[in-house]
Amino acid sequence: MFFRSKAKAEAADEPQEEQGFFKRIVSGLVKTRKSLVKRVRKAIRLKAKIDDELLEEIEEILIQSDVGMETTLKIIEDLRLESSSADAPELILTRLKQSIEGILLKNERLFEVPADTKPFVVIMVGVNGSGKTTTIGKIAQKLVAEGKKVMLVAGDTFRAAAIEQLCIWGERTGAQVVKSEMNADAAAVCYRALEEAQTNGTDVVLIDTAGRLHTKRHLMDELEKIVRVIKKTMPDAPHETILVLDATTGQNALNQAKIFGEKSGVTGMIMTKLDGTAKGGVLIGLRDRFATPVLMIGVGEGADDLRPFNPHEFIEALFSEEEDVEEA
Ligand SMILES: Nc1nc2c(ncn2[C@@H]2O[C@H](COP(=O)(O)OP(=O)(O)O)[C@@H](O)[C@H]2O)c(=O)[nH]1
Ligand SMILES: [Mg+2]
Repeated sequence: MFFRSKAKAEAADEPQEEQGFFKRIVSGLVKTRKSLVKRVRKAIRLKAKIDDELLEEIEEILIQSDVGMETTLKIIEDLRLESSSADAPELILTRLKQSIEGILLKNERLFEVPADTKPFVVIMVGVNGSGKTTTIGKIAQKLVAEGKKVMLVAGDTFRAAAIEQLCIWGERTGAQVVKSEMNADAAAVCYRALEEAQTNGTDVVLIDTAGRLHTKRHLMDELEKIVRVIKKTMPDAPHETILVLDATTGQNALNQAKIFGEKSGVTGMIMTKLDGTAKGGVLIGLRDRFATPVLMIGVGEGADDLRPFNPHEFIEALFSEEEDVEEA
């Protein structure tokens, strides 16, 4: 089923496809694993016992992996409370894993399109370059493959390239694209799109939006206007407002989550580009500090590299002992 995944990709009788996806996450997290878990392993190897020095080293590693100060201190406190100097240093790794898992396992929810809501309206928000348009394309590809009728709405009317990019995804996936001229009113495009979607049997509407800096009031006003206009045609829409965050921006992603979350009624988050960065620890900080669920993660450029966020899978991949091939 779309965007459902197994709790753990471990059993030998697991379908091959699932194992393949797990491997993708393992390889997608190579840089973060190296900056976080491998360094902790190394620190432990040099120690005879668990002491303040080891905890301080782990603290530094977590901060450098972009987990964030607040969450790091919480984890270190966890480790301190549970450990005594009589414990073997290896135990700290198991406890670190448990502590992080405790943070990740909350408010879990998958992205699902309910059969009784038609059209199901999804709006993507986030700063420029975070991966909104690409993520829409990847989602569209999967939904179309499932036999759903999908409409893409070019609500980013500020850049011709953005409209063009969405059209390419439309051609690639067979999804309908509703667009207008550059600089046209984004809310008007959305209104027109929704009216059509309600009459032409569309199952899912994916709305792309502009992402100029979130500090600019104008962007938030525009998003609010889009939502207002959507509600005029479909009072219960949008059904999902998804904030797309780029993992490579590290702590900045936390700021964006705060600002967008406050202003635009975000119901779920997607973290992209986990493959390109050693800053994947930011996902741990994000789960710790915000109640909004992470619905999916992006671990590469391909459509299959957008995966449902499964905390167990994530943690197993992060702590995997897979010999990593050195990446450039
Ligand atoms: N490596 C990697 N690149 C990604 C991922 N998601 C998006 N990108 C790339 O990030 C860039 C910006 O994406 P785009 O969708 O245009 O961002 P937008 O401005 O928010 O719409 C593009 O080059 C995408 O291919 C991901 O999960 N991994
Ligand atoms: Mg875009």
